[in-house]
Amino acid sequence: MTIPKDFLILSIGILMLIGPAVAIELSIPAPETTNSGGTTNNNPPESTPPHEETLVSKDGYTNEGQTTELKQNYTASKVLNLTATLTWTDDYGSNDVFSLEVQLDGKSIGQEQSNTGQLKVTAAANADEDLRGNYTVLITCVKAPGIIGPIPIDRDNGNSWSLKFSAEVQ
Ligand SMILES: [Ca+2]
Ligand SMILES: [Ca+2]
Repeated sequence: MTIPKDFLILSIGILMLIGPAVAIELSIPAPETTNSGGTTNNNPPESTPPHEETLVSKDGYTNEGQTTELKQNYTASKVLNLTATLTWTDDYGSNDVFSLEVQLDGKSIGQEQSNTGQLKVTAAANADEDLRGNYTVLITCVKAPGIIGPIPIDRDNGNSWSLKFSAEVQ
């Protein structure tokens, strides 16, 4: 039996095309598996490694005494934890006080308040929990003090901010 020459050339050509792809595939390191407390890792081998998804990235302004509500949902895959970070630089007088709250399906899962210019709210799922669902992020400008002194000058009506809300999903 003779193999046609054209077939041989075609086969070599295909191998040359596939070769580099196979090499790249082989060079990808195996995903890290984390075991807590020496227990067996029960994750099925086909599960995707955890990765971060940005749910909301937004700049805004909230008036003193007001709350800005941001809604977002995520249902594509399992949510392991959530992180909301609010940052602001006060525009006038004493530092403004902000409050940041994250709700899942209408229930609060974390709230923090500060005048430092940064707030972080995190929530982590327990072993059998899944934090996917409908989220509401509440940004409240609790107090926007102006210049405090013998004669207070209050020309501060609120403040601008930046919010990043992300999820670690699997
Ligand atoms: Ca202020
Ligand atoms: Ca302000």
